Amino acid sequence: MSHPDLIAHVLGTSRFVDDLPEPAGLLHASAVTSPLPHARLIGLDPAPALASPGVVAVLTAADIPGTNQIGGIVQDEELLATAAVHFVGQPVAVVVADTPHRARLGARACALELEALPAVFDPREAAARGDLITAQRMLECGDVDAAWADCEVIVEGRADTAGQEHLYLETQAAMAIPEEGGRIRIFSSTQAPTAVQRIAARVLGLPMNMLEVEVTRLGGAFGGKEDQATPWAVMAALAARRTGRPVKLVLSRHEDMVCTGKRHPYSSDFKLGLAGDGRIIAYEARLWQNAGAAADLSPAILERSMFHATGAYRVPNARIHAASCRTNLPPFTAFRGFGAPQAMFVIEAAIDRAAEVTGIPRTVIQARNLLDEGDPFPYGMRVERARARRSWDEAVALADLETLQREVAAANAAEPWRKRGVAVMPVCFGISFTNTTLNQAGALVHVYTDGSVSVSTGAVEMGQGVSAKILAVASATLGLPAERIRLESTTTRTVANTSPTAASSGADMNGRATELACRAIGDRLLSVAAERLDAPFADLSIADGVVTVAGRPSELGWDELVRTAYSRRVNLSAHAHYATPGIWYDREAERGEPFAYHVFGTAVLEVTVDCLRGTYVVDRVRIAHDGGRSLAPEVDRGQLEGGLVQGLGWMTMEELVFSHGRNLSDTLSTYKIPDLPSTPVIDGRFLADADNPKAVLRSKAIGEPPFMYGIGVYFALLDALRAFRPDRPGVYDAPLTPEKALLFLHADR
Ligand code: LUZ
Ligand code: MOS
Repeated sequence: MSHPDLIAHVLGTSRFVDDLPEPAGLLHASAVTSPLPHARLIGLDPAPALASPGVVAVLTAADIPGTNQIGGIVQDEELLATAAVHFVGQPVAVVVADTPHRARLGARACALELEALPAVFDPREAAARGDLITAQRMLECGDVDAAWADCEVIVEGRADTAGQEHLYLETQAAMAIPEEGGRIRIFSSTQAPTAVQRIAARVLGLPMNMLEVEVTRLGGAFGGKEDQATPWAVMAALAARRTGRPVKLVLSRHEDMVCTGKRHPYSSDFKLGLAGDGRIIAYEARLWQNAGAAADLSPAILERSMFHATGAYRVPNARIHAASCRTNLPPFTAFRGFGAPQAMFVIEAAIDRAAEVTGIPRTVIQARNLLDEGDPFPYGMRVERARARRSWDEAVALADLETLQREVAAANAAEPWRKRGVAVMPVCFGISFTNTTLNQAGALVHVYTDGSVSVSTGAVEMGQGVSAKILAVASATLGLPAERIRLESTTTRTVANTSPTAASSGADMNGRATELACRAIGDRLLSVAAERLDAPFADLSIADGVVTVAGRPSELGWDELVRTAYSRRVNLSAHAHYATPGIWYDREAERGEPFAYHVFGTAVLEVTVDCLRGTYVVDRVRIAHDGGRSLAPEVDRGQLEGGLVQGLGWMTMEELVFSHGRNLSDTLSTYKIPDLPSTPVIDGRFLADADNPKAVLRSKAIGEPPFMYGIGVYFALLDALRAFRPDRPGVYDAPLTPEKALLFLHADR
């Protein structure tokens, strides 16, 4: 099944929020934002804005009828700042005007009176001052203190990763339309329609049933619209409520890059102890998460960092300290991988350092410690259906690693200024929201009397292809070609109380709910068929739109069956709810089984560095990935390749630079993302016979895990750099830009 949006995207007929037909009387909103990273807010004079052409209203916190609070996990974030501002780009007021341009001019005319306060940007410094978002956490297994004595080698070091801009193609966008009786309908570019509904209700002081939030599709999200689509949608709703007119708010690229959160930068310390043969005995890490100015999703992201701190490895004694540190930067937020990539980079750095110190090759240490069946994770859960070693072996065989390493060594010996490097990156990623409550989804299925079918779920299509997968599930379950089925837009009116489409679990959970709803209708239809055909219910099924008896097609087709069922007053609609079974987590004990299952895979990555210039190319990546039994193989391949490329962008070229809290990399000329020339040759293979009893139709989640293959590029680059400078110890400070590579090669001489 290919992506259902394919043709519409190519033709340009697919609609995003900013493409919706504009209702009569539409106004446009623009936020007045803080120019300082931390300041006391003394006053705001709306007069110049109100005098600006086309401006209809200037709204501040005083205009909020409900509660000026948009925080989810921690209630620490105002929609519109009152006493103080805490980051550059923080919204203080909303200017509403007749055109987007005039709204922006009005916002610029607003006079903010600010008194600068001292600001903190470094997470370690914030932690030293005790400025934490939530209490520090510690996940521990085995006896770390005692285990050091058993280690033959102990290495220590520091590893840092910078943030990452989501750069979804569609910027944050919303349109709010006042309806009869004070109801407000919001179109939002959100991954979390229910969150927008809940927070809009809180801010407007309305019950949730007075708000409907609808999403047709997003032009990418990557986590950036899990929490951070909300404020813009709520501002549009507030403006609609206050003016009584429809209001649209669409961020420009520049506004989006300045005002919205990104991937969290982390700074970490590691200590790794090994036996003489490279077996890992003990690991201790301290993760300092730069949370920015508000909690947003940071505590949940920190939790996933802890769970993934030991990567794809068996670590019998581990202690992971984790702190979420408040700084004066935009609140950092969800981004594909959700804290796991940052933590995995740290253990990969520790293994790299251990390889350097012991002389045991990196790949040997990695392979020796891969997770096997039954191994415990530090949070207590045990590995089931382990595919770490299998994916490792398949990727290594695909790349013929030994021969490759020999060739690379020979080439490096022959070429003084061009060095090649190789690395292997195994990934193990837990599937489920770590917050157990969020692991639920719903679906609503209608069969109409002409036999056509409509499916609604809580899943948001953001280009990731969840709609293809849900259609595949509905088609397989009903036994009806996908052309007869329409997937509806996602709205809080059809499926309520939804979790964000996130955590790679959109298809897993909403697909399962779809399966349950389709099965309920299918069973009712088969009861009708049993009567019509005078055949036992158990012998009947539907395939390709025809009822089969003991596997053989009957003369009863889908359309006639539906008509018959309707005339016999059989319910042709079903709603179903799915809650992932068997998962739990106890935060007091830091123990549990937070994940339904894990995704495994391994990448072998090759690079070439120009050691005169520090520039490099990622030549080739081979991947053996555990994709389960795919619901949509083309979609999964897209996710595999796209995830890898996004991950290598984070590791190499995407350089987020702040100067005194101001984002200097706030345009596409100063922030570089991977393009086609920077994309390697990718040979991605899915493990054969790798089905998964824990997800819908034995599939596996795909969205996030491939991102982390990109981490391998960092270590392949280090491998190449060391071929030129075998005397220099590795540095672990991503992204490893060409500038940093050049400094590594030449700065000290
Ligand atoms: N969002 C969330 C996520 O709220 N909880 C999670 O565990 C998660 N994991 C990955 C991506 N988004
Ligand atoms: Mo998330 S990082 O929105 O899956």
